[in-house]
Amino acid sequence: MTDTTTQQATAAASGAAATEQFRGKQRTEAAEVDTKRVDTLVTELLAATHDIIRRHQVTYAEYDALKTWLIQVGADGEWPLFLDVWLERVVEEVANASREGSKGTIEGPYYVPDSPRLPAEAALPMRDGEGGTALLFQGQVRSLHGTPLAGATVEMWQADNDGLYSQFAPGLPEWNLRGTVVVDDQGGFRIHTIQPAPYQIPTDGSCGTLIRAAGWHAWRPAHLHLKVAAPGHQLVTTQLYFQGGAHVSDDIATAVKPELILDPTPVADGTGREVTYDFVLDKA
Ligand code: MBD
Ligand code: FE
Repeated sequence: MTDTTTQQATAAASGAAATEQFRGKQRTEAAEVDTKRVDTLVTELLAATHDIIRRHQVTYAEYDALKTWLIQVGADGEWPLFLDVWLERVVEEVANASREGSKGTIEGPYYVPDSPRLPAEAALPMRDGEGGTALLFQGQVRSLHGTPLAGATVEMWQADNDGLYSQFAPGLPEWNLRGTVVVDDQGGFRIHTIQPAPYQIPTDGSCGTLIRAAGWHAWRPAHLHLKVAAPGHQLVTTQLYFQGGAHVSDDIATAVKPELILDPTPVADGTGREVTYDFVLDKA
């Protein structure tokens, strides 16, 4: 590796970081293998694929193109990206179907736990002169009954104005635009950050190859990632988007929901924009 400040952000580098991050994470307790369940799910997945091959008369050339591509996804470390862009939203839909409080959406491949803890009013860690319009993101965390949740944390992560996530692209400070805000005794928070730009997933790896081959685009709308937690309540993993922004209605990851669209207003002193968004957490 050469000087990190001059390295290019590549699909393979961010893929390797995302793979390493996923291996270190336990979203849920590791379940014992349920043979019956594996049998059912894999048999049905294969049967659906067999059906597609028959209906579309898939050729050996296409079969070999698929094999080549699947091998390359692994070599690029792009399984986390591929799965989170094209499958995770349905897993999230099933997991949170009965939730009454704030809507969640996909986590994506670029979460890193244990970001710096910050007080209820704080700026996310950022560089001097960090690019992008200043954004004040404020609100309150409450229970379904409207009780302020004083013990809550609002964890945020986001891309910078160039669409780069710290720890997944070279040259950024370790915790740039990542933080865990501890709310005040009224469940309130005021987070100073920048409004992110629309985000293009890496196109120089196998996900890019697929996107070009299928004639798709590679864009996600500008978004803030959040995890909001409070003792005795269900963790909400979500994202927030911006009204009128590019790709809000054609997100490559299909992760936008109407409840998740912010419409910030200009701050009176002309220093940026602000928006209020409250979180409501279901009981655990
Ligand atoms: C992202 O930033 C993201 O949020 C998702 C879901 C997939 C790829 C990149
Ligand atoms: Fe993202």
